[in-house]
Amino acid sequence: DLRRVTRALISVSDKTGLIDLARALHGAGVELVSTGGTSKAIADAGLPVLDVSDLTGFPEMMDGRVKTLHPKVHGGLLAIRENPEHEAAMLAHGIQPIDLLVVNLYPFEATVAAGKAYDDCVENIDIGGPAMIRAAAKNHGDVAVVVDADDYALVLGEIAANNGATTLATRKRLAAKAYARTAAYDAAISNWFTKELGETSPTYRAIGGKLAETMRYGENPHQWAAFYRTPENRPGVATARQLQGKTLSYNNINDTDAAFECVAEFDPARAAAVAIIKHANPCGVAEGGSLVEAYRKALACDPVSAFGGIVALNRRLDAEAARAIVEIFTEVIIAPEADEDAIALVAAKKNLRLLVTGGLPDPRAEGLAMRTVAGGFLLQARDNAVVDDMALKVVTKRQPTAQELADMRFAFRVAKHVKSNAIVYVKDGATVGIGAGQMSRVDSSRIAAWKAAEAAKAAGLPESLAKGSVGASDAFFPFADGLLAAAEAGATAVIQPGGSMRDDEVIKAADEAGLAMVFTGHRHFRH
Ligand code: 93A
Repeated sequence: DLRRVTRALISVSDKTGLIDLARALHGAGVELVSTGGTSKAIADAGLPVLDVSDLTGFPEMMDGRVKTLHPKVHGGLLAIRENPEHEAAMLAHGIQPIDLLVVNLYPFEATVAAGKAYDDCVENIDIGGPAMIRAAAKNHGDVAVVVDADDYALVLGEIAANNGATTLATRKRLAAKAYARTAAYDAAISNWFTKELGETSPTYRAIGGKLAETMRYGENPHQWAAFYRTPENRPGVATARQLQGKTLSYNNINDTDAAFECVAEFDPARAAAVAIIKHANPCGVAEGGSLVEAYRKALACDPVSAFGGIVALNRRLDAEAARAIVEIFTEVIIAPEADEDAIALVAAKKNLRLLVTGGLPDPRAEGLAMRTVAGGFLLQARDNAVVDDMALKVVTKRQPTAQELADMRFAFRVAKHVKSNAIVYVKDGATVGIGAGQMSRVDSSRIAAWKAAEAAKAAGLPESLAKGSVGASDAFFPFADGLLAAAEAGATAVIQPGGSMRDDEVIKAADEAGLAMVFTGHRHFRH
């Protein structure tokens, strides 16, 4: 699978490294063919080069729009070398093979970025370049294609090491890179057009998304927004059927997703579960023998915040639960399915959206999580770790009771869905205090405790709901103070990843306070 490089076609807008490349190729006995500007630069350096118009017999014309679009070029790139028919065609038409193609495209992206006029941008859409790149990449069995000056050294090194030839492995890698380049180039052109038209950007097509709908606005009214579906097709918000209510806003979709992903952590075969979400954070999560019981327990955690919230259920919505949910103002209900009489009850609230998904998203499923940063984006695997799969380690003198252990698992499950720093207090299968999104872990502990005390007041109970609860922390306690705050709030056991430099201090503090503590070995940061 070695292919000798006899002839190279070089056509580059960015001439960085060009002369060194041309000189090295010439030194290796490679014949050079080039387009106008490139050819002139090579000739000016005193190297022999054949002008592409001498090869085609046509001058470059129409402002350079037509220079390499010719069978002598494309035949030379596409002909399969050991195919007798292709060989005969080459002979008949005087086509000579091109073994190496070096192209970088008209600087369309840079022209747009520089804010150039419309016609200028259009003129910088390269046609012949991508055509050659795609042809050479298709014929990677025989032809090497270079689209990036960073790869000049690689190709020269390979030619030097293989007596003037390239290897198939390298040609394949170069072909993959070539198509990535032409795809990105066309995406940039398409994005520019849609922007010119004043429409929303299809950038997300780059990760396989399909436009589902454009929205009135994004997180705030001055931000445009659109909703895309990916081929991933997990049951959830993106694939849900909306049975009734106003159209979903950007924030609704974001929050509803957080709610449904959270409730999906709770196996519907074991218990009914409900998650109530505000601003993408849970303000109450509970399990119960029925959905209505779970809903009432979840609501009791923070009834003030639950106003205008999103309610997610892990089982088919029934009439009893629907009746309880519509008692207070709710934005969205999402469930795997819904009973007819439940649908009828919800219908009384015209604006309330009801979504059914046909199933629950698998919390263990692999997937991508993406976020933008200035000038780029971050991509990571979604957090598909589940506490049931973790090897829990009791690190205190006191062993947790079975009830504590069950609540600890529950709390850690919820903590995964709370913005960091996350502290979650749980009692009897229900959250009783949630501290989210603080810059200091001890502040999250205090807020969770304060919420638990407030909820008790609202319910007319004498003691904080956190009394006799268990606490979960999404990441390790760096100091004993966060743990002590949990003990003060009334927690009797704590679950956390462990792994702090001061674990010993934290364990000692837990022992002194008579707490049971469990390490998960897994962190659930969520930002
Ligand atoms: O206008 S084009 O789309 N028509 C062509 O036939 C063609 N062939 C090569 N642009 C074309 N090219 C591009 O010219 C190459 O992709 C490269 O970016 C540029 C090199 O031109 P020059 O050698 O004149 O600087």
